[in-house]
Amino acid sequence: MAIANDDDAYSGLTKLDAAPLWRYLGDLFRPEPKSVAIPTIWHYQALREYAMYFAEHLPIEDAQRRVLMLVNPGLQEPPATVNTLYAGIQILLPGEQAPAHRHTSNAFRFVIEGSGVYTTVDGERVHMRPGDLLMTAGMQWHDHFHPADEPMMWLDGLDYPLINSLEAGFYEKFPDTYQKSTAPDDISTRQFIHGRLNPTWIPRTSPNTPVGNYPWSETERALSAIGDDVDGCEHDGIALEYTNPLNGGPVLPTIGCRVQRLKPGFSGRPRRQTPSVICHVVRGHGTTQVGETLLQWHPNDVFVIPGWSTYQHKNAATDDDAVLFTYSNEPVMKSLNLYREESL
Ligand code: GTQ
Repeated sequence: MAIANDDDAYSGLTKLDAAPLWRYLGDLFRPEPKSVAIPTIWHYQALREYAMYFAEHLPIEDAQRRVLMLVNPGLQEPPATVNTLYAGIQILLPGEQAPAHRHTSNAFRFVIEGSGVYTTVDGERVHMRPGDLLMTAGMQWHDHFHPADEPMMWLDGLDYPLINSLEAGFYEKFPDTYQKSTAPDDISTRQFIHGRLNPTWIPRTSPNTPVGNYPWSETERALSAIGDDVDGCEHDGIALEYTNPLNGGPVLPTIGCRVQRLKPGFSGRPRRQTPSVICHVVRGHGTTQVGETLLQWHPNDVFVIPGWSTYQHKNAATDDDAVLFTYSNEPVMKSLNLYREESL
């Protein structure tokens, strides 16, 4: 059968599951990245009311994990917060237990309010206090138990958007509902607490940090030891990276975590970078200009800086610190030789 004209040629090609590259070239090979994620902020005070509502009306047994997902308006199906990362607000009530499971997605928790919960990670109970960063690397069994007496809320960070797009997602339920304690409580936190004295008996073969919890008390101590006499990074202020003590690298191969102190009156120099960043406000008030959008943030809010968007952080107060906890896909960008940044 002869091809009579262009219309025939284009429609015939489609039927053969083929396409003319010249019609796609400009979209597939752009001069620079254009994130589909939209600069967005989620205000904690508004979300908290819904977390409390579902805590009252939805039994944990029905939910497994009672989590409000922070869904970027540009990334609704499947839902994600930025291109490769997700953020959720999880709430657990006194007496509740979230059943044990594991998955190839890497996860961490950053505690917002309440205390007393422990998460059991591969048989070790790891206790959670506000500001603590707790790690659950891919394929570690984890369940959460709340024996204390006030609701507890934390931020979950996961890389499932990346893992699923790589078609590497596996998930399993634990044989029992919950894990038993099979290791000394908090040992993976205690044995690394100095930061530079490493236990010699821990194997160095994992790409994940061996630290279970980076406690807020230590984070605070690090920030106050640095004090006021350095300026830090001109874009991100006194920005400290949570590291794997065994190799100095990021905590997870797919997620890098930081804490950033913006000194009173801080106004960062604008820049853009290929990694996408999710920011959680630990304390203080300020603004972040992301592209054309001005985001005004308050304690416990979450906002995003999509990759290659120009951003500028400002601490609105002249007499108080602002502190952000941030996580990004910088380790992925760096390991694939895709990291770029530009100061503006
Ligand atoms: O706490 O195990 O927000 O497995 C998403 C998936 C939390 C968790 C999330 C999870 C968890």
